[in-house]
This record gives sequence, C-alpha cells and structure tokens, in this order.
Amino acid sequence: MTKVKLLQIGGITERMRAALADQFDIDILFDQPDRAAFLAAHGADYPAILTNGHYGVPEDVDAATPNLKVVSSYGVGYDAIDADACAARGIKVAHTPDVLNDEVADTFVLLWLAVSRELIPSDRHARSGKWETDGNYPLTRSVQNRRVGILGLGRIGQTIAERCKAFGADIHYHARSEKDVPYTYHATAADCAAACEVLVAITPGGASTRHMVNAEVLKALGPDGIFINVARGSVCDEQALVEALQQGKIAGAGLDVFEEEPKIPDALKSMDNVVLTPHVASGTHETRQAMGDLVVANLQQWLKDGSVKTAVPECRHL
Ligand code: A2R
Repeated sequence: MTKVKLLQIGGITERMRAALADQFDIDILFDQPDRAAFLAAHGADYPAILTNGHYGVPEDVDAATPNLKVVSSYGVGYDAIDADACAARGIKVAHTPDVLNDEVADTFVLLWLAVSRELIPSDRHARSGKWETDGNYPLTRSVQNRRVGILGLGRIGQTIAERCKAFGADIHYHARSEKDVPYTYHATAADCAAACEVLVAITPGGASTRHMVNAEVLKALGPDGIFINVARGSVCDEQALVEALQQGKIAGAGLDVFEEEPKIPDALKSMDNVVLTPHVASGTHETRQAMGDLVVANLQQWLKDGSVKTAVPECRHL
C-alpha cells in the first residue's frame, strides 16, 4: 500500500509513531537542515500535517502546502492555527478536546491550593530546618467556602466548577453567553472578578481573549484575591499581573501559562506568593497518551473516509 505523506511539526511519542507507521510516511519538519528549501521543494507533497497547540501551522508551512487536506493537532487549544483560513481552503482541522478536562481541572486545584495554603514556602520552611530554628510556619488562608469566578465555562471550565463544589465554593462565571447552569453569570470579566475571591482563566487564546485579565480585572479581584491561569498566556496581561502582585492589588497567583513561553518574567519567579508550572496542565502519562491516541485516530479516520473525529468548530461543516 502506498503510504500517505505526513508532515510532523513538534514531537510525537513512540506510541503515536508506531500507530501511524503502517499508513503514513512521516517527515519531521524540525529535522530538516534548511527549512525554507525543504518546504519549497516538498511542501506540495503533504496532504496531512500533525502538529500541536504550541506550534500550530506556521505561516511558512501554510504557504508551502497547497495540497493540504487535514491538520491533526495535539492539544485542545488551536489558536496557533488559522482555523477560519483552513476552513475556507477546505482543510479539516482536528484537535483533542475532552480527554484533558479532568487533568487541567486538577491542575487548577493544584495551583489554587498551593497558592492559598502557601505550599512552596511552607515546604521550604520544613526542608531548610527553619521549623527548628524559627518555629511554626504562619497560618494560611483556607480554600473552603470561597467565591470562585471561572472565565470560560466550556468543557474544562465546567469540570473546574465540579471540582470547586467539593470545596463548598459559590461559583461565578463569565463566558460569551449565559449557560443553563446553577452558577452566577457575569457579562464582563471585571464584574466576575469583583464578585469573587478566586479567579481562574480557562478560555481559548487568540485575539478575542487577549489580555481579558488586565489591570482593571485584577484590581476588581482585590487584595485578598487569587488569580489562576490554566488557559493561555495571552489571556492575561503579564505586565499588569506583575504590577498588581508587586503593589499588593491581588494576594497571589498560580500560573501554568505565560505570554512568551518558555520565558517567564524574573519578577514572577522571585515572588513567594506565586506558584509557577511550565505549561503542564495536561502533562500526565495517562492524559498525554489519550491525547496522542486521539491525534492518531483523527488521521486514521480521515484516511478511511475523509472525515475527522474531533474537528474544531470552524471546520465541522466541511
Ligand atoms: O462560547 P461560550 O459562551 O461558551 O464561551 C466560551 C469561552 N470563551 C469566551 N469567553 C469570553 N470571551 C471570549 N472572547 C471567549 N471566547 C471563548 O471559553 C466557552 O465557555 C469557553 C471555551 O470552552 P471550550 O470551547 O469548551 O474549550 P475547552 O475545551 O474548555 O478549552 C479551553 C481552553 C483551550 O482552548 C486551551 O487554550 C486551554 O483551555 O487549555
């Protein structure tokens, strides 16, 4: 059987490679010594791209692949892919929704508890011997019975809301539209922040949510407020966040995503009331395997009948 040429952007696991190897002839973009020459010579050979939410489909790849038919992306966020332009060209874009809802919601809980109960400084107190020399660690703030605001009440946002119930939370949210849920809706992010003690961002990235969490929203959250970002770095104005933390306008932050990954501002790294993780919200063996399996399943289904299992909304009509 003739294999279909697949252009791989970013890394994949051995399990994914093995599952694809019978049907696809895989070339790795980042292995090419001269990317421009490679794309100019071979770009037209690829009907299929396998990428991820970080790299998406870069402009030079998009321009060099006139015969592209399918893009299978590892991750739920696809702001690095121009899905509208792909849809206009008849290219099916698939992503990996749902299989990471629980993991990302757990990461929210992890960061929230770590910030509120001061896990990192407390661990340092225990480890350094300060417990013996300086005595007990100071008291921290409970996560019980808080008002929690969720920016983006989609698949992951609703899973976060379920987690929050276990902590007795009063749940508020902001999204583009009001949902039929027993939580309090706010028409703006600032109104949601003003009503809450904990604010979590879990919208997609991209132009429509850029800097949704800005100086005004952080001020509204207030000096006892905690901000958690498990969405995209672009959703929060990082400079405004640094200033709000430095000036005590909010109490703390838990951040898994950043504006210029993998760079993190030194100011954030130096703060004791900030917990940082390197974009690992879905990063467990189990969930990453499920995401990889779905990336593969989308490509296999496309090969079989031209459709994909989990198309992004912009491409569902194709
Ligand atoms: O369409 P709506 O009304 O349900 O609102 C969606 C909301 N959202 C926004 N809210 C306010 N302003 C916007 N410009 C805006 N754009 C979108 O975010 C919806 O409630 C939520 C997104 O939900 P899903 O599409 O189900 O995404 P999922 O699977 O929860 O993942 C969210 C993001 C990913 O795109 C990655 O960036 C990250 O989580 O891992």
